[in-house]
Amino acid sequence: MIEEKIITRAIVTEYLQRLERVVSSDVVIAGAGPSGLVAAYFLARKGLKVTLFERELKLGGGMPGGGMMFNQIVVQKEAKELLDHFQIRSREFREGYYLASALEATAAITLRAIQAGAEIFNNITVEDLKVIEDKVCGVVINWTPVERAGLHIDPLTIDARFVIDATGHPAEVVRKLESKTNQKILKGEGPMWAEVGERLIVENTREVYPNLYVCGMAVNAVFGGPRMGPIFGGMLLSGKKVADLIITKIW
Ligand code: 48F
Repeated sequence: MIEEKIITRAIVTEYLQRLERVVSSDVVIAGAGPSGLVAAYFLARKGLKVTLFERELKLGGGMPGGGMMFNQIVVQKEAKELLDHFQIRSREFREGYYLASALEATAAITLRAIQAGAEIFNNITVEDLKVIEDKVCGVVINWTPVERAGLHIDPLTIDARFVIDATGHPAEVVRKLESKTNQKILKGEGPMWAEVGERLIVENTREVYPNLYVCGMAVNAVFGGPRMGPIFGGMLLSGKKVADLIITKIW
């Protein structure tokens, strides 16, 4: 016999317990694109309490779409080691250009992040930050359907020692901070130039305001670096770098 009420109880109880556990997190990440997922994995692997909120139903951000929906990604040699680390199969297409399945890459990194202990909540949007005495100390969240329907429903707050903006091109979290604190932080991303974009994204991955870090495409949006299209090595390396920076700061 299968009882629907038991299924409902199981789902509701477990979800609420998970949400309750993350109310005070070590690190909150906004956005489950490649950079946010990689950061989540490396931070969770260190034993930190990592919570990732993703606005959409699906995870992976721009990665599953590959280039113009051709669901392949290209990764340069500097990041090949990360493909191997996540057990993503790849082949060298031309010297230094590694080709992988966008779906395999998305699935593999997502799986490893979850299995490392990162708590991922999809369908939840980070709509604001908690800032006390000029330090970020948490995020303000709401259900994405509430945001989309424009319902007047107050959000909830999650405390965090560190917050990572991994929201991609819009750099939404930094943008929100800018609007609330009246400071100019965002330069806006430049036109396509893959080589420079890939380099700058890693170089500029850092803390941009006390306890607020950026990784992935949000980095180039903040620092005025160019976009780079469907080459993903910089995203993976940036996710790893932001995790390393936070780990170094904590220990
Ligand atoms: O855009 P996205 O994939 O970010 P990324 O990790 O990677 C960029 C590449 O996909 C691609 C590229 C490669 O060369 O340029 O664009 O920097 O993923 C960002 C994720 O953040 C979610 C969004 O739905 C997406 O899945 N997101 C955006 N704003 C919010 C958010 C928000 N306010 N709260 C929660 N999630």
